[in-house]
Amino acid sequence: MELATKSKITWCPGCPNSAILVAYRKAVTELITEGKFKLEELVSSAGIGCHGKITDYVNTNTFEALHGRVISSATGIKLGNPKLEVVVFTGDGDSFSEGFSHLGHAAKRNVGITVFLHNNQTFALTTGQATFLSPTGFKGPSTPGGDTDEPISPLLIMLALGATFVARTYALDIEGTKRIMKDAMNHKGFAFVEIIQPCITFFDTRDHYKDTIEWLPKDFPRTDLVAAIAKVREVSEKTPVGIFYQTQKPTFEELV
Ligand SMILES: Cc1ncc(C[n+]2csc(CCOP(=O)(O)OP(=O)(O)O)c2C)c(N)n1
Ligand code: SF4
Repeated sequence: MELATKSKITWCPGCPNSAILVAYRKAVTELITEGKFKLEELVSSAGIGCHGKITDYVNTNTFEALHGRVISSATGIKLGNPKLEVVVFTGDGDSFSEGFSHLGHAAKRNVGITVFLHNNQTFALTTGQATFLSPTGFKGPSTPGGDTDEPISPLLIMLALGATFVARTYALDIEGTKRIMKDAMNHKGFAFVEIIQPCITFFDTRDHYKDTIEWLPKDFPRTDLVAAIAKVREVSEKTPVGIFYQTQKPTFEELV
């Protein structure tokens, strides 16, 4: 199956977004082979930012929304035709700074879409300003003296809002990311995956993550909300990745 397109890839050479693209193409190829959906039933949508270019590089149905509006567009696509497999690629600027209300509603309502957050902790396309998810002390054009905000985990927010699938992976672990992407797309209901995606031009965190990423143990109790919240709040030198939480609830499209 040819999921590549003829578009020239314009990400910075070595940008981990390319690894996310490879993982996604593999996940889609395997899911189609396994009969989960047909290629024509898949919609890959994105917001505006470096992450959003991914829609140019996958030969599926695509939709690129206004900045901060991809979740509401994807919700509309799913409501219009619930048989479609709707995937969202978004940035921390796109969905945590600009479009937070839409993201919150989709999680709370259990809209049956899969959201992949390219978390590079910065507005990369506009040259590295601080977002809602930037760490304390983050320096960029909008915070030259260092961001004074306390950091917050996007996973904690998603768990609090009632998301029914909450996971994290690391972009440069392509096999691991592919596996999590497949689990998320196989989930019925709102699936949220934080993909840690270093921006090698404006906020290069590769050195930090190469030694700290740690997969959750196989026996992690992923149906236990309290355990998931405790894990994402844990203060540790390690960065846990894997599926933190999964449950079943009626979806928004079923209820509507
Ligand atoms: C409504 C609106 N506000 C602001 C912008 C300018 N803008 C374009 S891309 C971008 C940053 C995107 O950052 P993020 O979503 O984190 O994606 P990344 O580039 O990091 O992948 C901004 C602020 C815009 N295009 N539209
Ligand atoms: S600016 Fe950062 S996120 Fe954007 S393409 Fe370059 S390395 Fe990737």
